[in-house]
Amino acid sequence: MTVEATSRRNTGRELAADELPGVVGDVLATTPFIDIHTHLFAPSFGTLGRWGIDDLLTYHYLEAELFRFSPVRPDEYWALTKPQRADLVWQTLFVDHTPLSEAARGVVSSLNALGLDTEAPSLGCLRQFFADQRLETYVPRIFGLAGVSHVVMTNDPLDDDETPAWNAGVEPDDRFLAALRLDRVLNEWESHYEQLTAQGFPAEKHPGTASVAAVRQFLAAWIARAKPVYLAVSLPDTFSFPTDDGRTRLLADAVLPACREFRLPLALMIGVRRQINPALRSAGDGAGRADMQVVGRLCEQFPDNRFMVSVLSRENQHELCVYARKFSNLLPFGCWWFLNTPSIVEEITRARLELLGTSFIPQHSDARILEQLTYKWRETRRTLTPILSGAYRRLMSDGRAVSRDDVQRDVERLFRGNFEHWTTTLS
Ligand code: RAT
Ligand code: ZN
Repeated sequence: MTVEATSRRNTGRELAADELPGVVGDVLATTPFIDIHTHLFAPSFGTLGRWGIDDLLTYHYLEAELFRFSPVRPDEYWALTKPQRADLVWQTLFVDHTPLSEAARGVVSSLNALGLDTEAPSLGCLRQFFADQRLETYVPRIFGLAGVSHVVMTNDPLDDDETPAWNAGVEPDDRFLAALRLDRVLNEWESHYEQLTAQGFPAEKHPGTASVAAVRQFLAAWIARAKPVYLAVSLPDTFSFPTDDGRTRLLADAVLPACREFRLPLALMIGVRRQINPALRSAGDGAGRADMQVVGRLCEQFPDNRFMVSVLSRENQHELCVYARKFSNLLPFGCWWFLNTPSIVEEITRARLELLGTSFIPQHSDARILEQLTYKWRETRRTLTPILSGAYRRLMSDGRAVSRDDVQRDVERLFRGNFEHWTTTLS
């Protein structure tokens, strides 16, 4: 037996193939994950945080489905109060039809996790349960049910609803990490540059030298204030780089230098076609296939920047993995939005494991409503168990023993360590 083989055996008892699903499931269940992208807010942000049955049912994923089953027109729907909208969604998608879609089943799963009635004829008792909760105890309960230790928020420094909380010196909450979202800066400069000026960073409509300087100062100030773990932007499927547009200038001369200066990764979420049906409001966005050469160019031209990348089109997934094999400053993450269904997560995660080993982050929840953490992470664990077990079974049959310690190390790396390494250790 070689020295290497001896040291490997010492990491724990060899598992038998038929033990794998149980051990993998158990390790996934007992390892607290870091949820690296959500739209949740710490309780200290007050009414920005959303939770409870009315918010669960008016989630935009469900609103899109409502219009497929109900004759209600969008303008009629938006004229209703939030509880009326929730009643309509419940009646249509959960009472009149079987909640088979991922988003609808997610509500069932969330209610079930809390021991609530998943077949209630109306929402009265459910509303009472949520009204009785106190966030001091409820947030830890939900985090515990979801198996997460931390969630990363999406913090837009140009959002008029959010900036007052920061300006008032919102209490930091260790469980809710910040991420600065730059969509308005990088995608909608002309309608937002005046907000930078109003915040004390004189910017111009033309994203030239003065505007670049303003964005640099703006980012430095917000990084000091929010202490983000990364900067982020969502980008259209038509995203290109370099071009002669303002986005290229602001990205290359302001955002990427700020990331280098403050040693923060930039998360690129590529492939969204915003508002293809504006009548549906938040539910009106679509997806499109992007040009992945752009990702390769960014990684190559900015080797001192680190890029976390999620792509919304199923067709882009394989190419993303191939680019990650070429550029170690590229970290694929998550099965984003329309990809977060068991069949597609399974396909993408298998391919990533096969091409990248454990050097990627399999999932984020994208939760907007607190209780969604429970169903989204339950589903991820359920989908991952056979995928990881299958990968270990193949490895075993090819001649390498696997122990519980190996599984633990891999799961920690996938759902915590890769992110910590990119956002903390290297910062
Ligand atoms: O998944 C979602 O909830 C989308 O509406 C988007 O928020 C997307 O995740 C994003 O971050 O842009
Ligand atoms: Zn999101």
